[in-house]
Amino acid sequence: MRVLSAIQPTGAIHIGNYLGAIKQWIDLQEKNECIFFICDLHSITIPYDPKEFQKNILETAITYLAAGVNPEKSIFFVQSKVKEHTELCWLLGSVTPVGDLLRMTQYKEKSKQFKKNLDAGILNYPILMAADILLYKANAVPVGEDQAQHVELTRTIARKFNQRFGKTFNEPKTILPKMGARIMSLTNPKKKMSKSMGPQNYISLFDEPEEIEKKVMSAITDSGKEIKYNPVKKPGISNLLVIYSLFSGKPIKELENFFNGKSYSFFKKSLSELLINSLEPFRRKRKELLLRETYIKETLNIGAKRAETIAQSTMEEVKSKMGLV
Ligand code: AQP
Repeated sequence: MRVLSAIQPTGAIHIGNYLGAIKQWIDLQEKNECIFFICDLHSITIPYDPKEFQKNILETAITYLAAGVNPEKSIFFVQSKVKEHTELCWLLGSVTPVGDLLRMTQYKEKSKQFKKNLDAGILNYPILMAADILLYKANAVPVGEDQAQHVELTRTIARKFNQRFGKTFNEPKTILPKMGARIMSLTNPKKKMSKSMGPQNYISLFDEPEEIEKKVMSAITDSGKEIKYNPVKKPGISNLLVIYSLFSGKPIKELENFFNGKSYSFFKKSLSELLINSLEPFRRKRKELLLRETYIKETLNIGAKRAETIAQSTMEEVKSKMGLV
């Protein structure tokens, strides 16, 4: 199976990104051909600081490596270094219904969030994502729930292309984790944990112990005292239980029994200790990698060359089918 996934260099990678996406990548790379990249071209669709951009890309690369992406097993690179992504994006635009783009939940949310500078990039975001996936003819895309709709649209685009120009692309499947596909914000458990909602709403993989404790202890919880999983009535506690379960490997039922009759603050203290310990190896590896900038840049260059070979072959086929050569 060829597996493909990516993350934007828009800020600190949080435990939502980790549990929803990266954790699956690490398992998948053992038995599959994996392609992981930093989608810098997607992240310029919302306001960003060009002066900080390369630093953010390097930080994201460090996150991938610290979390366990193995560049000897997986192809690992920066999206803009392989120009075929944008080239295919333009070509796929001619088989993408505008109505489908306007229906995307992410577009609707981001167009509200950035209504003062709403550019076509936010609307076209899913076409570039379809190009990312189809360029490598990936079979499976491990993502969090928020991106599943975009993979669905990729299948539509692949189908429409095949109908019009002849069988070229397969339809990739979405791989969602059984639990953790949608980790919620610490400050508003009805919204997903998100980089762009600011550092108080998430725990970064690299947060220091004091920050983790402060954020967990002040996470929004619900009325009542019971530590019970009920996402509708108790979204705050339920979200914390999911995080606890995924980092400890203990089923939610076992946690409910263990914390039965204990206070929210006892539970939160225990969760912050668990997170401090679980995230310690990431903090340590990051510190080591910060001293190896040249190695990281070389690794990304090698990855881009490997990706380019596949991308160029697909583009030749696509252009030929479309009558462009
Ligand atoms: N809260 C989440 N729970 C589970 N999975 C999540 N993902 C994102 N948030 C959660 C998954 O992480 C991967 C990388 O995401 P991205 O960098 O492409 O950006 P995103 O989905 O837009 O994530 P953010 O944190 O919300 O970033 P901003 O605020 O910059 O838009 C994807 O597989 C995603 O599903």
